[in-house]
Amino acid sequence: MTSNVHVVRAACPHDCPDTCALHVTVENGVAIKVQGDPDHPTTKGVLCTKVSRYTERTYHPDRLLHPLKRVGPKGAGKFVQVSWDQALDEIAARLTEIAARDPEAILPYSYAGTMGFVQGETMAARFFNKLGASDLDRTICASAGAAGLRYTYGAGVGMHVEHFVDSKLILIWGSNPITSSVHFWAIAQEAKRRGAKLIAIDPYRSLTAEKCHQHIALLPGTDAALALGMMHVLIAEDLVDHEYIAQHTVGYAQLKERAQRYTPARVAEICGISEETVITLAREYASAKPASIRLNYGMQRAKGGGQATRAVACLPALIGAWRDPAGGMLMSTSGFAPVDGLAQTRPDLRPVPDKVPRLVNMSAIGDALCHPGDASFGPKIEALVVYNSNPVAVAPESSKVASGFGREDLFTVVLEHFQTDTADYADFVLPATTQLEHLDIHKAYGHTYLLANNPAIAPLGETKPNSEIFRVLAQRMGWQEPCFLDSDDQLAEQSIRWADPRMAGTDWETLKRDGWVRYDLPEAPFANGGFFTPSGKCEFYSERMVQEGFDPLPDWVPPYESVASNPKLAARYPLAMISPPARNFLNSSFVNVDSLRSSVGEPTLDIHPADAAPRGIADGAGVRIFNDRGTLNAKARVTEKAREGVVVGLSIWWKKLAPDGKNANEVTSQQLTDLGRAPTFYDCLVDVAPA
Ligand SMILES: Nc1nc2c(c(=O)[nH]1)N[C@H]1C(S)=C(S)[C@@H](COP(=O)(O)OP(=O)(O)OC[C@H]3O[C@@H](n4cnc5c(=O)[nH]c(N)nc54)[C@H](O)[C@@H]3O)O[C@H]1N2
Ligand SMILES: Nc1nc2c(c(=O)[nH]1)N[C@H]1C(S)=C(S)[C@@H](COP(=O)(O)OP(=O)(O)OC[C@H]3O[C@@H](n4cnc5c(=O)[nH]c(N)nc54)[C@H](O)[C@@H]3O)O[C@H]1N2
Ligand code: SF4
Ligand SMILES: [Mo]
Repeated sequence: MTSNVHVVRAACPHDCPDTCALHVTVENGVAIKVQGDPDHPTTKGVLCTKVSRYTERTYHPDRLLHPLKRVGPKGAGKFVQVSWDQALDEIAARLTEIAARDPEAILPYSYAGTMGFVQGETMAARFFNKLGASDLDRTICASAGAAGLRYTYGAGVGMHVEHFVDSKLILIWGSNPITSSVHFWAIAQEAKRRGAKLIAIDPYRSLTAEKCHQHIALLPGTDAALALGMMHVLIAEDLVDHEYIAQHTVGYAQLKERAQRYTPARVAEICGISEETVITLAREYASAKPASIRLNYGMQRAKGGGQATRAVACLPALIGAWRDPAGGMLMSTSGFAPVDGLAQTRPDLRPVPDKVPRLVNMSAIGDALCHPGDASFGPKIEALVVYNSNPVAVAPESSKVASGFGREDLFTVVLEHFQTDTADYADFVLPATTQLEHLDIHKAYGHTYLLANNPAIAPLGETKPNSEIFRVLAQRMGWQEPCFLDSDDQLAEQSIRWADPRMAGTDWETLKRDGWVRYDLPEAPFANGGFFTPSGKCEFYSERMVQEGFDPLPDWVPPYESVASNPKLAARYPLAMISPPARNFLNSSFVNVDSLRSSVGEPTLDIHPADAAPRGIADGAGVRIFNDRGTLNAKARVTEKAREGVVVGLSIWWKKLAPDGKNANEVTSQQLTDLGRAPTFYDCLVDVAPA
């Protein structure tokens, strides 16, 4: 028999800035290889370890292939197989009954398990809009930084990532790209070979910080102070670009006044670094031309995360770095995509069109699920439909999340690939397709391309795409609107305003054929201003922030929990814990892929020798990490990679695959950031003791 081999153009669905273009090799209907597209300018034929193993994930023996109904107690993971008809009928009946009392008692819970629009918020959003359900405030990752950027640049916009190769100085700030964005790291390496200096700004000597020329190990949650200290020096030593400031920024005089408060001596004390470090950093930043900043989300997971992003975002405008394509800053590029949000989500379907639905913050889902309901909160949450997310593992203050999910009177439906910690609490688990089995369209947040994902293989077992699950559920609900019959192809096409000049005449058919397209944008997007703010300038001072009741200037907002800002708490819990991503996991995805989990080993905690010794903790010993919110165990790694006073537990483990059934979110809090209502995962005091 001759084998039938062909290659399908696809896109990596994961929540990762790189959004790689994929080539999937299919032989006789079976996906046998997933590779990077060699022609895609940022993928360059290379994938990370996780996604090179994507077929292992798709064909994993534990894939959910049939609808399941719970038979045991919530959380026990006991289910029986049922037919799609039974599952859909029972789900539709229960949602109809709750909606008849109050549709806002129903809540979707989703995030970026896939970043695709079709399997994300298109058909699903239409479903919940038509129902009149509560809306989810999707804050769990990036909303603090997004708010900071929105007030400063007007949107999530920044440098084209390719141009970092020509930078002379790259500040890798709150980011560990060897783990979380390997394609950016490849570009930074090339810049290094061409003579660039790389500086990591990170409390932890991460894999990336280890490989940079310099590592500035500041205390968590102090980045805004460092940025304002740099401004202080830039202004005092007149290292700023007066012409760029005059033409393309707003509020320099006020910013100057604010920065005066941040003397290098004060900043050194706040950040736990030397005065010399602050001064030298500012001088080098002003003299290296072009200088760039790769800012990422690690530095916005503390109380002041929104303002910290804003403070850092002001730096490139102060020195006119935006004049050069290889100067400026990149935190997110997702605002460049000409997305048609209204066409995707159809808020016009809501039963009361002008009524804004009750908004529930996903980052405080524990408290929300435990709330009895009242006039200010709205109705008690009675039903939850989870897709593209694993909240029982990833949401903060896990004990509250688990007790919320454990409520016997809560009706929970989970669309999943695997029986996750969250799926264990479901009344119905519905088997979803993976990226190889469905169609999608993807924008990215770390580069400036739009990508298509063509399905490579037929759905395994009885799995269905999320879009199809909501489509058939809409039919069970008896809804007649034609938009509930739109195909995945139509959903993809409706997602983009193709006539936008940034699309340069590309259409959906062309994109499907070619796999990807670069937005038509200037190479140095803000060389001549043109920011997306109301003034069209980089707003050091934001009038919108005044109107919304915020401090209009960037400032350092101290953490909720740190030795300096909360000495009373620190007397009991003196160590700051951060829990950034582990290299071979993607949030909690891939933890159940055996080869990847065994490469990570077991949950670990990096602790400095000076913190370990007085506690009697030896390298390799079991430790207990605890605070008032909870406790978990890990294996200590006594190392100077963790700075004194800071402990690091790489994340995010599936709770049930950790020896003690717990993960770092036992100790994290549900407090929210200054801007964007985001979680404060890295604003968390703990103590550690031998287990
Ligand atoms: N392999 C892998 N890749 C991923 C993910 C994953 O789980 N695994 N997750 C994806 C997702 S959802 C996201 S949002 C991105 C995240 O991508 P990044 O935001 O780049 O996250 P990390 O790579 O963890 O880098 C965060 C770094 O910030 C540091 N940090 C912690 N607190 C502070 C602070 O207060 N200030 C400063 N300056 N640094 C701090 C941490 O020590 C860590 O090294 O990565 C994506 N890519
Ligand atoms: N302690 C601590 N907690 C954190 C973080 C941290 O750094 N430290 N990081 C936070 C961040 S940045 C983020 S973004 C969140 C991430 O949290 P989540 O968005 O919940 O991400 P994952 O844990 O990867 O879970 C995604 C789930 O979606 C499923 N999935 C993927 N594709 C599909 C699909 O097509 N259909 C369906 N139905 N399901 C699908 C996957 O199987 C997986 O179980 O976690 C946050 N939590
Ligand atoms: S997870 Fe990131 S680096 Fe890995 S293949 Fe996907 S987009 Fe590329
Ligand atoms: Mo994230």
